[in-house]
Amino acid sequence: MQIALLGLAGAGKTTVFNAVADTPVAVVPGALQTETHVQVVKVRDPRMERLREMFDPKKFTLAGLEIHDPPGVPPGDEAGDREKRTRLLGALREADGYVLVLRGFATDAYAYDRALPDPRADLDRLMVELHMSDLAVAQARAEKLRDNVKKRAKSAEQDERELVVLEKLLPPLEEGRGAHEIALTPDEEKRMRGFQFFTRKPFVLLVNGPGGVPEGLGRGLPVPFHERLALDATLDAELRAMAPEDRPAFMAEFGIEEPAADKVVHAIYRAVGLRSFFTVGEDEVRAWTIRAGDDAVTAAGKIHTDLAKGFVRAEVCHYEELTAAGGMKETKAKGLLRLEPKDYVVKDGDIVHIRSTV
Ligand SMILES: Nc1nc2c(ncn2[C@@H]2O[C@H](COP(=O)(O)OP(=O)(O)OP(=O)(O)O)[C@@H](O)[C@H]2O)c(=O)[nH]1
Ligand SMILES: [Mg+2]
Repeated sequence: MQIALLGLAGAGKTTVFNAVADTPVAVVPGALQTETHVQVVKVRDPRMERLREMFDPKKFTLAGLEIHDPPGVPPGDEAGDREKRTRLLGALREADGYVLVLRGFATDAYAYDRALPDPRADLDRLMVELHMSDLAVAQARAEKLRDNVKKRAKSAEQDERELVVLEKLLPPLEEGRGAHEIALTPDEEKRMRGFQFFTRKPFVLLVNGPGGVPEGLGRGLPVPFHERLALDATLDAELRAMAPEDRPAFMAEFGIEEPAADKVVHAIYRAVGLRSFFTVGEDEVRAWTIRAGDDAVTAAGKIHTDLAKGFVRAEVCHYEELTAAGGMKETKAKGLLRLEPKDYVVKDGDIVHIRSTV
């Protein structure tokens, strides 16, 4: 699962990245970042701690989210910036979801920008870029397809089918709205997947600074923000520098409900519709990430492609059942271990063992 941070230069993306990453990278004020940082962030889950106690496994592996921290979207209108923007957005399209970071703190470290924060203006700017980028992709492809159909190219039949779907998405895009407004069938969805439209992807809105999320920010835009949150990086850095036993008092004083890392990871989970399932045993207790609605064979494929190929049945019980029963043996004895077929929809918190011919 790939999640990319996205924001204007100097918005505080790397600061947010450091809040969730295990190994912080250097933040150089005023120096524009040129390369992309990538780290797999562990998804902490109290249920996993309980499973660790229960199985005392040789190996213990939390689920991971791959977070990308790219350079900022260059703000200028000159050709150099425009070209960089196109390249950057092109590379970022592949991500499964985004955290859009807005500057909510004052700084004069960036010469091209105002010192005071204006998250609304920055958000509008980014929306224009993402929307224009989708529109350009859709229009260019539609033009090519129309041409192919007219010329009766070899691929004309396929192209026509693709064009029908694309033409459903074009009107909202042409009117300055998002491609997400149009509901597609699973088959149509598949045809559109290759375009990786930003305005059909899940987004988290994050305001980085002390002021919180301004009222109404992120509503009625081409990108639907499923989650909106504020993060005060300065407070969070202080919290992390503290001895663990001093943290609860500090968190209570400043009304921090959960550490920034968990807050961001959980918001991503909710926005993208992610779920965790677990595999357990004495050798390894491990958490895996799937999407809401994924079936047992998809879950098997996360563990190993062979398990998906040779899939016979999934042995499933729920975390709550396992912990209530007190162990795997007890769960089995109570008849709570079910045998599920390929199309069983895996639930968050399912304990899964795949039976496979391979
Ligand atoms: N006061 C204050 N400063 C912050 C906060 N977050 C980040 N900064 C500072 O803002 C500057 C830019 O932060 P970065 O995290 O590097 O921003 P960025 O978006 O990664 O920048 P680029 O990658 O170059 O686009 C640094 O000097 C940070 O220390 C914050 O919440 N409050
Ligand atoms: Mg950065």
